[in-house]
Amino acid sequence: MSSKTLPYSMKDVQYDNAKFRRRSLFQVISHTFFTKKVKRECMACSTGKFLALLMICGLTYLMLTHASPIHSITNHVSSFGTHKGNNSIIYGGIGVRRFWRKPPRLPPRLSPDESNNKSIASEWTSKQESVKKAFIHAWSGYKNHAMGYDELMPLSKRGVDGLGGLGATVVDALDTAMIMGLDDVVSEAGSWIEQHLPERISHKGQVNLFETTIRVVGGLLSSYHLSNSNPTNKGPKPSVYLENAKNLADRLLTGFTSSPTAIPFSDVVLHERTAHAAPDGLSSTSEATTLQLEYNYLSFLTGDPKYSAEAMKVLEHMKTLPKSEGLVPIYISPTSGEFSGSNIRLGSRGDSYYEYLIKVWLQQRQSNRTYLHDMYVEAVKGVKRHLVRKSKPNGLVFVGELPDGIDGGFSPKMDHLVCFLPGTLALGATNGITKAKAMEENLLTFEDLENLKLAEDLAKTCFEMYAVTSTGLAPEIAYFNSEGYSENGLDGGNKTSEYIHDIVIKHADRHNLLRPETVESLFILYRITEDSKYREWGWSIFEAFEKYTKVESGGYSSLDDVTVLPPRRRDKMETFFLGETLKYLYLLFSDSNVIPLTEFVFNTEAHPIPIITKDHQKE
Ligand code: DMJ
Repeated sequence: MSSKTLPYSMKDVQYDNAKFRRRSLFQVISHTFFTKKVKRECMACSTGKFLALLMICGLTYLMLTHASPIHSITNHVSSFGTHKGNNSIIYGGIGVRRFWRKPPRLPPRLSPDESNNKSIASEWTSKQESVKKAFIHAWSGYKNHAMGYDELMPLSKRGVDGLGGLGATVVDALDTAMIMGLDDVVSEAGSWIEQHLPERISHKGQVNLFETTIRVVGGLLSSYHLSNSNPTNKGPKPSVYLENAKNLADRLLTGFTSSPTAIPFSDVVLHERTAHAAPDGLSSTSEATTLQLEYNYLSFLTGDPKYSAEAMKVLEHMKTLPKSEGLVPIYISPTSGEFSGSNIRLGSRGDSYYEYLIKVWLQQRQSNRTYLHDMYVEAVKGVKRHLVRKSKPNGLVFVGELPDGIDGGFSPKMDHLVCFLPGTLALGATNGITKAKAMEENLLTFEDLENLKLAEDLAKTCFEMYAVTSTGLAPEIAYFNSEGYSENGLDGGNKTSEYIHDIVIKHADRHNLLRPETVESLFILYRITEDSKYREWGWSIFEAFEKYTKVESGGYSSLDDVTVLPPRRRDKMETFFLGETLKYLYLLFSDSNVIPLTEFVFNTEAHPIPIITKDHQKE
């Protein structure tokens, strides 16, 4: 697809990437010399021609007799690498072979200043400690007032079972505690799982297949992996987590096996081992298509292919359905296997369909499931062509909706949930390696670069959705003043924001549920671009959570309205605040070798699942 469909010029993309591209000395000279203006003026007279010839001869002589700094660096690096002693790199002169060879593309180098670097590192380490303290505060509120319930009601200081009663917060929070090295929490949560979860799994009633898979099965699997690879693990034997994941999955599998099509029923009754459709008979497209990372990994660990087989049938079926340039309606029927309605959006009920296309492909790369990558590429093209627009007056790039399909009208509505997209686009562009490395190894296509640029623009928009409010916290939904749409007097309250007239926040959409999507994308974009502005943005979001959502007696609370001060609180701490939001913030401030993006994919609930490679031994 051409960049014409994007609301900004490809010049931006090329400019951005030219900054990372190292040119050879030869390219620099020839480019300068043949710049139109110089060429016109010099070549117009014979003295000019003579001087030009003289300059070329002089510079060629210099190149043949002096090593460039790039070659010196390469030589130095190679003495620590596998190419040690490469004779073609010679001090004081270079061979003709090397003269023609392109020097490697290296990221921009900062002048070495170790003490400065150290103080920057310790600044982020101390911010990371603050996130860890926030997690401890959230956990202690839950432990003291709601242990064993799904969620904490921090104002009422009690628990509530909103997710079927499997102690969802315990399981969702556990791998975050492992990553943070919080042994006490690991041991408390681990013991609860060992003592109570088996009984809950066999006796509890109705649960939602998607929510239970991403939070509970996903949490158990990543806890299994992390504890299994930690010799000082403080919880129960790692096998406890795997056994619980398997027992739960055996019951959840009914959701797939009792459906007449490849699309699973959304609700499962655990103690009966039965399943049924939601009251309206439909499943959310995102829910049916966001189960595969978990069941693929479970099949890998148990050696039983049934979990993966059922879950992958869904995506294989999705491949066969007619789509609108890769975009899909948000409802699907488990009875007919067909889409229902034509509402297209990347917010609720649509979001993680797009996320799992690329993540399942990454997880299963060795098995060559190229159809998933193809579906992802086509969907991103569809997003760029039909959903991406720019706001007025200040040009924020946003993703809107098509309530009546691609032939219907455009709505400039963007759920906070859509803020997963910048991270997913960045991951899809480089497959988890840094942009600098991908550029150096010439791995990025024009489209990857375009997607990366879009990811950065959208991440800015998601951040501005926070910065535009009085609390510094984003609403659940924002609208954007844009071509054909304008609304006044519904701003976020922060009069100093440059985007106060671009972003419209309707009264019904002003709540904040402590959601993770923006900090998730900031984390992935920081890992990939290494641009510290993403850490700074993450820090200001964290500070706003601290200021307005922290509850003295323990825990954090969702808010009713982010545009007023002080904001009213909602009395609910969602499990994903511990499972996702605080985990992504912690990882945003950590070294890139902690849960590297090249070795793990995060499920949609932020549980890291190892990428299965050919030489992966069964754990
Ligand atoms: C989480 O449960 C998951 O991230 C899901 O994909 C979307 N909604 C919530 C968090 O906002």
